[in-house]
Amino acid sequence: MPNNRFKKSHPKPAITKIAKLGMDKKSFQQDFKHYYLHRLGRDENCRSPYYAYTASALSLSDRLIERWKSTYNTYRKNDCKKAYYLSMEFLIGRSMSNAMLNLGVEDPLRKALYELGLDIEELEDAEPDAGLGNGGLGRLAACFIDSCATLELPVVGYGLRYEYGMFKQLIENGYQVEEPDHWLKNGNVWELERPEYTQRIKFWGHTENYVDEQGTTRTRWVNSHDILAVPFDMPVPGFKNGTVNTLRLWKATATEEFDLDEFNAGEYAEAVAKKNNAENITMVLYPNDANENGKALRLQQQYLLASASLQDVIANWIGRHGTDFSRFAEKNCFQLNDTHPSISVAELMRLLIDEHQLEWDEAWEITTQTMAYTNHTLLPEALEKWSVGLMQHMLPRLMEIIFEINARFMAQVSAKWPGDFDRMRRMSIIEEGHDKQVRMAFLAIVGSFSVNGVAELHSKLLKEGLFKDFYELWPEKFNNKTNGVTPRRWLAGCNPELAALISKHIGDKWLTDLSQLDKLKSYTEDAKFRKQWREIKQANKQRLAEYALHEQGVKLNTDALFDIQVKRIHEYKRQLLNVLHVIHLYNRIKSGDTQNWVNRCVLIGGKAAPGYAMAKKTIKLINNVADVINNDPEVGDKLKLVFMSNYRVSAMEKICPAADLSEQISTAGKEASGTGNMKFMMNGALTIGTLDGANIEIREEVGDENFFLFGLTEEEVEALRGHYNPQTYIEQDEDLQAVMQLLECGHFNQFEPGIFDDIISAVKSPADPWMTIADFRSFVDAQRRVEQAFLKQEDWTRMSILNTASSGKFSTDRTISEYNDEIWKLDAVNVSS
Ligand code: 26Q
Repeated sequence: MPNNRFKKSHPKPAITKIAKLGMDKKSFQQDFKHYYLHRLGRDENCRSPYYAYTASALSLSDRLIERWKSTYNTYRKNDCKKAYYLSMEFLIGRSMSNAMLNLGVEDPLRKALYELGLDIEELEDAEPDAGLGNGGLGRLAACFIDSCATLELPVVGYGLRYEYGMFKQLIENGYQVEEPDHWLKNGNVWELERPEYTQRIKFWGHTENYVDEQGTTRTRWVNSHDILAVPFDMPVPGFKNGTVNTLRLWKATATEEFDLDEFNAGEYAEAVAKKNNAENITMVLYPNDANENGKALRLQQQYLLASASLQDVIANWIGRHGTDFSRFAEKNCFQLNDTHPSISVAELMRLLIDEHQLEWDEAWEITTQTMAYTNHTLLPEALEKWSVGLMQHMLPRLMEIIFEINARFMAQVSAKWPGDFDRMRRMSIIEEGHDKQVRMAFLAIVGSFSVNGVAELHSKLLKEGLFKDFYELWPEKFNNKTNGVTPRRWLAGCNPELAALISKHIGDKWLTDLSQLDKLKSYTEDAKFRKQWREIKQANKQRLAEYALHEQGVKLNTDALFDIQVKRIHEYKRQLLNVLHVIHLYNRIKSGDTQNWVNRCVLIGGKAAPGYAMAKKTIKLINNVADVINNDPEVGDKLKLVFMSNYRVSAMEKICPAADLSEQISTAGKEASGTGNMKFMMNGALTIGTLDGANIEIREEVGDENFFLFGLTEEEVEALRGHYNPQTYIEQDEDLQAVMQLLECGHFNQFEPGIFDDIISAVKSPADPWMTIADFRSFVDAQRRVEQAFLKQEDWTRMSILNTASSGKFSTDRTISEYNDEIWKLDAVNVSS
């Protein structure tokens, strides 16, 4: 294992500054040929777009690395405060087109390839998605690091380099089938292995006390089985500013001496097997976007991320400042992406106390001044808990530290509310009971100086509900940071024609100041502009139709309303409500109720967690309903339903520019924020939605008249709980009766009797937490308003323009500026090239 970090004896290569690589067409052509011929060993006879993609990517990567070095050296010189975004997920998607855009070399590279007879779009499609995340939380992390680099903030992303990303979704007989996603099988052009920064991670073993040279009693963690964490760095370019930040992803490997012990004993095969065991830790992303409780491997992943990242930061600190930690908190801040890395609170304490001999109080001061926690869910069942037994066994020293943190915290609670034992029980980091549990969210809150939600409503509900006790104790910790999306990928990159039209009229400052889009509002009354706007949407719909034909084999009529819901499949997101509406439309067609009919293509896409039976059954229902509708000649172009399989980042880049209507229909109070809603809005889709998550803020920005609102409010949902009776809604609504009747008679599962019984009884149950039936009428009425609006194409276009024009707030540049102003407090550092 090369470990040259502290080796000062080796000579440095005598490399003097050389001119940066050219950014022109000719330089790209030269480099492309070099890589294609000499590195990849291909020639004019090779037809695979994959190698052409790789050669282009290597050429781009060279340019990124130059700027990466300058950025690194500039930060070093400045000794600036840094923030670290700790996340188990970074849903990057593809990197090539983003690198081109941010380096500002789209034109020369496109031309260079064109002259070689290559179509850049085909090469882009050859790049595999880096699917290192489940959904919103992982994609948010990717948008965040893009914005940090664009805002010139010294922020490092820390994550895991999963060998297998999010599974590939196939549909067989209407059912989801998961296939492993070995995204690294052909290598990853964008990563740089840095074995010199390898960290050692302890597991298992036990603790013991000893007396150190100063006579102080200390604790050490012994007999541990250690694993190595090797960093692979990915460049994160800012938008045309010379900054390239770092995303550092850890890969688990076996320690060498670990292998050798066995080897010397003649157990070669066992030694190699152990290596495999170690590498299992970062083998696969957990494909659940809610808590899958108790899996030891998941806890190992979390601890590896926390420990490796913190040790990395501390090694850097010691390299510059020695072992004086008094200014550590002034210069470092850790943002925890949900509770997944929250073991960091205890791990930082361990490192400071056991490894660097700080006193408890000093260490606690540092920890609670550097940690900040973001919550992404209100669903109580999604809150992470780990069994005390498992933690004691796997991370014995951490469990001791958590007990100590909790004991001191309980003393604080008891001092503020003497005798309030119920409150102590509620607030304890340790949940008492038969199988004691560590409540990770509480550990995160106690150990952090900032706790935030991801949309106004969500942050309010955290304070009033889930974290009420903590809000009463520490109101100053709580704040809101409404999510966003990066406008580089989600407007400029995925919708180049619209971006060009916008820039032609209001200039291109919007790329780094999205509030500029406001200037588009004056163009709503410009008929020529509206026509161009409409033509671009039409072309995007055409492209999506081709994609749908190619991927799903369904022909879409591009004059129809494109009504789209893409996101993870979850009961609270209510894909079922969407299906009930589609069945209602089908009933209208079959009963001849088609006056003022608006043709509609309903597209639904998303993955279900492999263990989530109800979500998987929902996919089957969508596919079965689609089968009946799409093959009924009486329905024809009036209605299509398509399940878009294998929804992922690169699919959304084709989908969101083509949407007319964005479905954001979660039960009010359940979707923390949503970010797909923002991507659709930015690309000129109108939203049909509930008062949930960021929908509320979207509606505020665009105005009530440009948003199709429906459904119960969060308060109404809570007030109804306990006496909700779906049957009364069904009895009072003929349309709903007809829909339920069709479902219940097995019309969509004629040869598969009973398969939807569980879905039917779930929505008809008074205990249905998602209250799908309660919102049916209001949803259908809102969809009627959508149709009436879509019939007036000029007005619809006005509303579409207004949606894009009002989306300025939903840039992650704004979100990150708020994180920085209120939490991180970093100075921007310009990397002059
Ligand atoms: C936890 C433990 C074990 C296994 C898996 C998990 C796990 C993994 C991923 C739990 C949750 C997630 C992801 C949650 C998520 O994506 N939440 C979404 O975050 C978005 C960004 O803030 C919000 O916009 C969405 O509203 C929220 O649902």
